[in-house]
Amino acid sequence: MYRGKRVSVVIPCHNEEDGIAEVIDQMPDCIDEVVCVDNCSTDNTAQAATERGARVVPESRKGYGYAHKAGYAAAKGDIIVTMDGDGTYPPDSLPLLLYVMFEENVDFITARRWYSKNGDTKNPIRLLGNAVLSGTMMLLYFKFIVDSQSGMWMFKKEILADLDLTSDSMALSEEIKIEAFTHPGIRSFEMPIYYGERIGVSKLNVWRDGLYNLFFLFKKRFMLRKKHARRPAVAATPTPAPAPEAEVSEHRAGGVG
Ligand SMILES: Nc1nc2c(ncn2[C@@H]2O[C@H](COP(=O)(O)OP(=O)(O)OP(=O)(O)O)[C@@H](O)[C@H]2O)c(=O)[nH]1
Ligand SMILES: [Mg+2]
Repeated sequence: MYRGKRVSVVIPCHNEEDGIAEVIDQMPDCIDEVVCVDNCSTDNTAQAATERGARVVPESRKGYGYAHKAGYAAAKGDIIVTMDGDGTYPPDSLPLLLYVMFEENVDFITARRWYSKNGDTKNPIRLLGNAVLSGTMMLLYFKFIVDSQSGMWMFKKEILADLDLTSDSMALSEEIKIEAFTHPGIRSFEMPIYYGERIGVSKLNVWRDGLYNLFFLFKKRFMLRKKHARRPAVAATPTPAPAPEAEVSEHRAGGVG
C-alpha cells in the first residue's frame, strides 16, 4: 500500500525459475501483490513464484504482449508496475517511482535503464538496436523517450481503458509508451533507474524482435493517424446559437405541463 493505494507488480515470465525468486525476494514493503504471469514455461517458474508468495496467472498464448495483458486483467491494485522476471530491473527503486508519481501527479512512468551499478555495459548490438528503435520512435511520434524498449513501467490502473494495446509480442513495450505519451489526458514521464545483470537465459531474439519492433513503430503510426482521422473535429462542430430570450421562457413555461 502506498498513500492508500494498492500496488501490484506484474511480471511476465517464460522459463524464469532462476530469476523470479530473486526478484520477488527484493520487493519492498509498499507492494501489495506480485502477479507472475506464467507464459508457457516448461521449468519450475510457477512453483518458484508460488513459494515466494506471488499469485501465478497462467497465459497459454505465448507472447510478451499476451502475458502483460493477462497480468493487467488479473492485477487488483490501483497502481500497476511491470518488470521482467530476470533481475534486470531494480525493485528497490519502486518507492522512489511511487513518490514521483504522487508528488508530480503523473499517470504513467516509464523507467529508463541508465547504467549498471556493477559497471557492466550492454552488448553493443543491443545498444545500437535500442538507439535505432528509440530514435525512430522520437522522429515518428515527436516524444522524447530515450529507452523505448524498457520493460519497467508504472501506471494508474484507471488509465488502462484509454490505452489501445494491440500488440501481443515484444512490441507491447513500445506501444504502451506511445499510447500513454500521445494521449492528451495522460501525464507521462520517463525516469532513470539502475539496471542489473540478467539471471537466466534471455528470451529476446535480437534480430527478429528488433526488426519486428521497428516495423511495428511505422504500423502503429499509421494506425494512430487513422484513429485521429476518425475522431470528429471538435472545433468544426457548430455551436448552437442561443435561443431568443422570449422563446426560452415560453418553452420553459410550456414544458411544465
Ligand atoms: N521474449 C519473450 N519474453 C517473454 C515471453 N513471455 C514472457 N516473457 C518474459 O518477458 C520478459 C522479457 O523477456 P527478456 O528475455 O527478459 O527480454 P529482454 O529484457 O528484452 O532481454 P534481456 O535484456 O536479455 O533480459 C522476461 O521476464 C520473459 O520471461 C515471450 O513470449 N517472449
Ligand atoms: Mg529482461
